[in-house]
Amino acid sequence: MTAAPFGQWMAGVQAEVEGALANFLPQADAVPHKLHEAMRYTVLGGGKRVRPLLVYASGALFDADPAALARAACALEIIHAYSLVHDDMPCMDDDDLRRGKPTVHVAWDEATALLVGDALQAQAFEVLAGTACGQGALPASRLVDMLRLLAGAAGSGGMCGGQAIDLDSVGLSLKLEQLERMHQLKTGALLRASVLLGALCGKELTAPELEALGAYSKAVGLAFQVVDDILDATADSATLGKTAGKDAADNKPTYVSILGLEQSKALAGQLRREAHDALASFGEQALRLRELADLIVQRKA
Ligand code: GRG
Repeated sequence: MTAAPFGQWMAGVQAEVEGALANFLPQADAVPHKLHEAMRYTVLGGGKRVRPLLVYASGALFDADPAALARAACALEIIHAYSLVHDDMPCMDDDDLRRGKPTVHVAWDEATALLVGDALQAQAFEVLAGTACGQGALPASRLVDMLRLLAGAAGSGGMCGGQAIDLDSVGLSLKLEQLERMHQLKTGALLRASVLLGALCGKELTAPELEALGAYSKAVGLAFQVVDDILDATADSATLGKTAGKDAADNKPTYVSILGLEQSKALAGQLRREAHDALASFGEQALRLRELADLIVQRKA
C-alpha cells in the first residue's frame, strides 16, 4: 500500500493530538477557572507538535497501540508546553511572544505562569500513567520504564539541567562540545524521549533497534537546535511567532555565533544525513522518521 503524503499524515496526527490534548486537560469551567483557562491557552491551538509527531512516527515501527501513542504524545507536548511558559518568564528569557500570542505571564501574571508550568508538569505524568488502564493498556513494568524515561528527560539530567547550563552560559564563550552538551540536555533529551516513548508503546525492542533510535534521536536533536539558532539569526518575529534575534541580543552562545551561518547550515545538512543513516536497518518502515528529520532541518519557523 502506498503511504499517504507526508503533509496529510502530519495534519492527521496534529488533529488527533489536538483533540486528545483538549480532552486530557482540565476543562476551563472547572475550579480554579483562571489556572485551567491559562493551561488550555498554553497547550491548545499552537506549535508544530514536533514531539508528538516523533512519538507517532516511531510508534509506527513497532505496531504501537493508538491509545497509548496518544497519551505518550500528549504527555510530551504538555511537558514541552510547560517548559516554554517557564522559559518565557522574566526570571529566565523574559519574552512576551510565544506561538504568535502573548506569553502567559503577560496575558495573566507571573504567579499564574509559574502555576501553569507546575500544574502542566504534573498533568503530563497523570496522562502518561493513564496508559495503565483501559484501551491500549500497557504492562505495568513497561509503563514504569516510560514514566522513568520521561522524568529523566524532563529533570536535572535532561531539559532542566540543560536550561540551568544555558542560563549560566550567558556572556561566556563556550566551546562547540560544551554547546552541544547543553543542547543535548535542553532540547535533545525531550526529542529522544519522544522517539523512545513512541517505540515503547509497541512490541518489544531489540538492543540494535534501541541503539539505532538513539543515534537517530541524537542527530535530530542537535539538528533541531542548529536550525533553531539559524532561524533566530535569520527569520523575523512574525514568521517565528516568537521574538527573533534574541540569542544575539542576550549575548548567548549559539551555533551561528561559534561556527558562522554557512557552517551552521552545512552542519544541519550533515546531521540530517546522520539521522537518515541511523534508520537504514528499518528500511521503508521508517519513512515518517526520515521525513521528520527532513522537516526539522528544512523548517522555516
Ligand atoms: C524552563 C525547565 C525549562 C526549560 C526550558 C525548551 C526550553 C527549555 C526552552 C525554550 C527556549 C528555546 C527557544 C529553546 C530552543 C529549542 C526549542 C525547544 C524551541 C521551541 O520548540 P518548538 O520549535 O516550539 O518545537 P513549538 O512552539 O513549535 O512547539
